[in-house]
Amino acid sequence: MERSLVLVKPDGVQRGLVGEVVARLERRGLRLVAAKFLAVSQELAETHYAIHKGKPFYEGLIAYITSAPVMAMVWEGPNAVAAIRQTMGATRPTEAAPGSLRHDFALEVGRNLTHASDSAENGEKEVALWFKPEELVDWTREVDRWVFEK
Ligand code: D4T
Repeated sequence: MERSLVLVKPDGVQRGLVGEVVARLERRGLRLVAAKFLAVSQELAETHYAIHKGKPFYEGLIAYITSAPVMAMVWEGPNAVAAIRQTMGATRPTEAAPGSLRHDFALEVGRNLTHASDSAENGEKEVALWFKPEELVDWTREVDRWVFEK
């Protein structure tokens, strides 16, 4: 079962879109594994976005993610990474597919509401960065067999 980190970034929290993001992921059939509301430290932001260090948008990205609280979650399911990124839409909201979150609620790449892991491998790494093992809930739902084929 693939896992992805999902962040509702400061703009999504400020705009009252946490419920919208959660509702769309629940509706898709994905299973929530962990959630916490937190102010992101400079250190966590720099580790999370280390791959972007040196890029022109890096400083703004760090300032943005540390500017106000975020809702951090872990979601799982078959092909969770692809499914979640599709539900979020392309990084640049004007390139996001109609019906996706970023299409429906965002305009600018620097205010694109959410983060989701871009591979199963990065999903595992990001989950380990943002959550302690004991914060992850191992559970099943009665409906799982109607959503998951295996
Ligand atoms: P995140 O990581 O926020 O889910 O975004 P993506 O995975 O969809 O996109 P990314 O890693 O390429 O970019 C990370 C983050 O940087 C911001 N950004 C990106 C930006 O402000 N300007 C830019 O030109 C790019 C490419 C938006 C998301």
